[in-house]
Amino acid sequence: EQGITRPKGHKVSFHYNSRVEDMHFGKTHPMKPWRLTLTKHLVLGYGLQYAMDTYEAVAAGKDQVRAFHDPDYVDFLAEVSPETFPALCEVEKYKKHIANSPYQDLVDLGPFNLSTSPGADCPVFDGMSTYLFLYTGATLAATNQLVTGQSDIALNWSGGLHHAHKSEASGFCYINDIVLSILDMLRVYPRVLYIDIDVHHGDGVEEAFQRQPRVMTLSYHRYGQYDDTGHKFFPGSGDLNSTGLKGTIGEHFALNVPIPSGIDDRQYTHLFQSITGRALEAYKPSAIVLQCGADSLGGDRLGQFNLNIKAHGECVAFVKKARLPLLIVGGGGYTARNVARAWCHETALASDNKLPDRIPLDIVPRPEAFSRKSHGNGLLFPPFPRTHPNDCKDVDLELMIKKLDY
Ligand code: ZLS
Ligand code: CA
Ligand code: ZN
Repeated sequence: EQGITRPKGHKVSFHYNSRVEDMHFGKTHPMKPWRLTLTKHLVLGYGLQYAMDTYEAVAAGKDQVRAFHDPDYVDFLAEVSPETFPALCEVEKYKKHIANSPYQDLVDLGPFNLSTSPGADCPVFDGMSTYLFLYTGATLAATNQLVTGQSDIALNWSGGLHHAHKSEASGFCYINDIVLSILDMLRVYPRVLYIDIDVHHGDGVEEAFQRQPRVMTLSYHRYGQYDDTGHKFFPGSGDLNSTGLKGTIGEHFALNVPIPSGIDDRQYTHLFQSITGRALEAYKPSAIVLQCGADSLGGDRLGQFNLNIKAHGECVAFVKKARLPLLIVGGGGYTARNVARAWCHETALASDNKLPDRIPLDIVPRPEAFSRKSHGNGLLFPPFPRTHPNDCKDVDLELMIKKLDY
């Protein structure tokens, strides 16, 4: 083994604060911040910290978050906890923000689509404020490294919360750190390309920039009916024909790749490289933001794709080849041991390192987190057993590539 080395032609920075690890969305909630603990253990276990500059993130300021979000929403997020929630709900200025949500009969919703009910996508939990402003602070610090030319690639695995709206939480996302980052980038870069490989549609980012030709958004996601209950796969938007707000100069600057369940490595890699390659060529971005949601991996608790870690990582490698300032953020990912494997592997890719395909289990404090239930004990790249039938035969992937090439 040759060991970890610093990349030759570029600089990588890693932004993180371990305080995000202690957070719990609730017992049954699929979002588990301790997947970030596992990721950190693998990254440090392999010694990847020696290949990058590592920065401890500080919390974002309220003023920074107001660059996109509604000031009332920001005040609410800064003060909310399970204890303060009932009283805050009675405050006059927040009352006008009770969302008209289709799910209000399912859970008891407060303002901004927030709730203390355990059945909510966006619960109010202990330490929530700390968590939100920290993951946002890490993304903004990473962005600052890029726009000041101090890093070529900047990573924040705790960020990537692409569903948050201006004055509404949605799909486990409260502050849209990606939108805030892109707003900072637009002060320096003429055009930013946003690429989203989370299994869910990056609706919050697309919506924020739907009138903005200086930002092109490109999301790959599961789309359509997902079971016989008649429900659509969350959030239900992002079909092939949504390309930005019609009648504005932002039209044609959103791209969506709606994908049926069960897509495999070969099909996904072909889609990703054809469409992303063409977008790079046609749009000529000055910088790229890549959201690497790991719920597009096979065996994910919420996702329905069949990607292996290698194919997921190839997306990162492909985007890196453009040699543009690159922000890499996390996102979804609900089978924690696989999230950690993928993001550690992608940290290695960003810093031009190659990891052995077997996890030497003595590098992590809790080896059982990886060996137990982990197809083939300790493998960094386990081939995931197919859990969803491949429905991609029902759509013409080539036609999709052609339609998006305008
Ligand atoms: O992209 O599908 C939905 C919405 C509902 C079903 C769930 N109930 C609670 C609300 C109404 C239609 N929500 C999705 C959100 C997925 C967000 C993905 C985020 C990201 O990966 C970026 C970070 C959803 N899918 C699964 C659940 N919610 C879900 C599953 C299990 C539970 C436990 C906690 C809460 C209620 C029981 C919950 C949500
Ligand atoms: Ca996506
Ligand atoms: Zn997701």
